[in-house]
This record gives sequence, structure tokens and C-alpha cells, in this order.
Amino acid sequence: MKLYHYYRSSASYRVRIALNLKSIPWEGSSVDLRAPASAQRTPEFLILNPQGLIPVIADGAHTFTQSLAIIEYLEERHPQPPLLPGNAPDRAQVRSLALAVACDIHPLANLRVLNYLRSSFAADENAVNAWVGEWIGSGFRALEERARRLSGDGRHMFGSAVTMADVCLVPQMYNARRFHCDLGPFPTLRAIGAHLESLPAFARAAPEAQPDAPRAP
Ligand SMILES: N[C@@H](CCC(=O)N[C@@H](CS)C(=O)NCC(=O)O)C(=O)O
Repeated sequence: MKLYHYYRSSASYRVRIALNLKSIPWEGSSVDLRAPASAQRTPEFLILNPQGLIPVIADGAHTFTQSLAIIEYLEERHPQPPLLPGNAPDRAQVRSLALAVACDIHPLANLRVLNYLRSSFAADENAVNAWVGEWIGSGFRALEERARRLSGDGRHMFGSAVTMADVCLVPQMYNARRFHCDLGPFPTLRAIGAHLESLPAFARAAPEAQPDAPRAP
């Protein structure tokens, strides 16, 4: 499989984790989101995804966008180890946790949204960090409460095995740290994140482990 991604794209990071957990061989193609490259807006990339967003995955003749659709595809094609629980109510809980991150937290701090705040509303970096902190903070307050109720062992968002909810949490925590959000009020999420980040599939998917990540001099 070929994954179009970028080292610090958190939606791509979700897909890298899922591929690694399922031991699916993949080849990466870096899409540099930063200006002046802005590779997500080139005509060649817009053929792959007219939305101008990564990740995109190519599996033979098929090309897919949207990280959660990609992860569900991987789940159906490579069911082991499962990232969704075995019964419908539990699956709904896990999908709900994953969607809370992917639909309600992440999009508000996406690059194009932050660039629009900068260019059209004269937001400086303090204002941008305050914006991101507000939406990650309110999203994490709810997730913290839900994880307290739903985690079976304090090491996973739901139950006591890795699920799609964990695959979404870790990249969002990376984003939160990147934008200097205060994670102090979220001890449950921090404990879950620390455990997950220690797992090899998560560690190999981390931004700093990607070949396009800047190297320390
Ligand atoms: N809902 C999409 C979100 C994809 C997305 O927002 N990707 C970001 C990187 S994490 C992106 O490509 N941003 C480019 C831009 O904002 O110009 C998914 O889950 O795949």
C-alpha cells in the first residue's frame, strides 16, 4: 500500500498507527504541507484528493481519502488484530470516541483553518495558540470524562485493548503538545497516551520517526 502523508499530519499519523498495528507493509510518499511547497494544493495531488488533504492511501487500483474511512477499510481487509470491539454497542462507543477527535477537535486546528485565521483575521501566534487551546481543551475535557468511565485499565480509551479510539487519541495529544496546550487537567488521557506511545506500532508511526521529519543537526 502507498500512503501519501506528512510527518506531522495527525490524520496521517492515525493511518500509520493502524497500518503498523496490523503489520501491513506500506510505502510512504511525503506531501509537504508547508508553504512554499504546499504540495497538497498542486494539480498532481488534487487529482488524488480534490479536497487537498492528506492522508490518501492507494491499494492497487483503489485510492481512498479520509483517515477513518481508510482505517475501517484496513479493518475489513485485515481484521487482525481488531481495532473495533466484537459487539455493536461497544463498536458504537469506540467510533464515537474516535469521531469526537476526528470530527470535533482536529478540524478546528487544521493548517488551512489556522492560516485563514492568520491571513483574514490578523491572528498572531498567541491568538492562534489560544484558538487551538480552546478547542482542544474543551474536546479533551469531555474525552477525559468519557475515558474515565470507559477505560477498562487506565491504559486504553475503551476497555483493555487498543482500538480506533486510541489510534485517534495519540496524534491529537501530539497536536496538543505542539500547540503548547496545558495537558495537566487530563491525567487519564495522559496515562493512556504514555502507555500507547510506548507500543512499537505507535512509536514507529510517530512524527519524529518519519523519514521526512527534520533531523537534529
Ligand atoms: N477528515 C480528514 C482530515 C484530513 C486533514 O485535515 N489533513 C490535514 C493534515 S492533518 C491536511 O491535509 N491539511 C492540509 C491543509 O490544511 O492545507 C481525515 O481524517 O483524513
